[in-house]
Amino acid sequence: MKSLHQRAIVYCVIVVCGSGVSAQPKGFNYDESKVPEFSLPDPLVDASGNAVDTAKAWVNGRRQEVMALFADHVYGRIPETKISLTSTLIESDSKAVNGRATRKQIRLDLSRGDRKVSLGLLMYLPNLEGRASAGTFVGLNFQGNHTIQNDPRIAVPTSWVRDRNDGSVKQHRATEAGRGIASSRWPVEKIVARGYGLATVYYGDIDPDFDDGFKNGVHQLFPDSADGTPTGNAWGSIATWAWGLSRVVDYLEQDKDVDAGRIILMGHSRLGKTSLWAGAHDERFAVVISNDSGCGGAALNRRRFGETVQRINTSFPHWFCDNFVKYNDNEDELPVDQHMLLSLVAPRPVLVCSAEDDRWADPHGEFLSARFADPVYRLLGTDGIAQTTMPATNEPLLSRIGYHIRPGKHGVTLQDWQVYMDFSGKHLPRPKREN
Ligand code: GTR
Repeated sequence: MKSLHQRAIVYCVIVVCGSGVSAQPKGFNYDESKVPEFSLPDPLVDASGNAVDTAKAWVNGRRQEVMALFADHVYGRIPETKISLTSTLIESDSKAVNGRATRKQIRLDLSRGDRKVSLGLLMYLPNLEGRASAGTFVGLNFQGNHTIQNDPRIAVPTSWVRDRNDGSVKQHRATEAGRGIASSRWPVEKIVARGYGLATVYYGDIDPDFDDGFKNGVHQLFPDSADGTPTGNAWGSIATWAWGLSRVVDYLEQDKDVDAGRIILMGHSRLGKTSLWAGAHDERFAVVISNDSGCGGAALNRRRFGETVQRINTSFPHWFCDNFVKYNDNEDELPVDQHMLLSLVAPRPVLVCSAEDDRWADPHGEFLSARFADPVYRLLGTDGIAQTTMPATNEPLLSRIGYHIRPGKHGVTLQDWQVYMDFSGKHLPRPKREN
């Protein structure tokens, strides 16, 4: 480990991980033997070439430097302007989930001057009867709060939704037909049975997921940075969704039914990329979980395995800042790689989850990020990752940097949730109240 503090990491792997290849666009590399040799920037060497060898030097110096590098070259800067937040309880039912939970729907009004944007927050909090909450999962959903459970009382979003051909969206508006269509990804009953709560918001309420020149969603609150031509390090959608997650925490801190010291952030795919950047920014997330986050998330860019920087910037030009385009087919020039993003979560627990057939997201590259974040965790006096080789499928590493790979494809399963809950249960501080 010591040598990692002193020199750039040179790493070339010839490992075959996983076998099935499905839903993998053609023309990209899925062959470990073709991963180029590369040299990773060392999180523990600062911009002047000095070793960062004390916790203080990381916390007070290098960490800010790395935050700024990700903001300026990858995700864009999140505005620091304060906005005001008010909450209105729209609906609640203390007998939800067969009496095991209280469902609450809350409108969060974010305003600045005479501009206002509203987010719909859906919560399930276990009816604990004197027991302490195990923690509250916070996660954005892809298609609307009404899709996570088939329940006519859940509000359907009114904001823009990506069109689908199953009747659940018409002309970019969600319909009743979408109720419960994403429920397999949100096993509410199992979550509350283990004493956890859940808080979710439709990500399109924060920023609709299409390239409109940064004018809609919460960008309306920042007309100064939304002139239609974001350049350089102006925030992209991932940073915007991350900002929205912090506003949800602003609310949760005021909700007496939530233990704000036990908030667990979970995100899948583009929202897994988002959870890592949000978790880096906001230390109120006590545990940070990325599921199948791939390129721009946990996977190392320099491996160019599966999705590449060029491809993601071409398919989703609004996700990152404009400066990220400079690294299209030019990954070695990036001043960071994604192991440094995981390092920014330190010393808090971080869990990276992959799926064997999700080779587009490069499971092995996701594991390597976790592995190379380890020196920062150790510098901060915690255990990092329990092993330096990729664990076998279905054998989760629940060390402070956790990693899990399951069989199957890109998605969120009950098995994934069980690992999230095992990991959170192991690492969260003891609850405030015990029976
Ligand atoms: C894919 C994209 C991935 C991932 C995924 C998702 O098309 O290439 O990076 O983010 O979308 O978010 O569903």
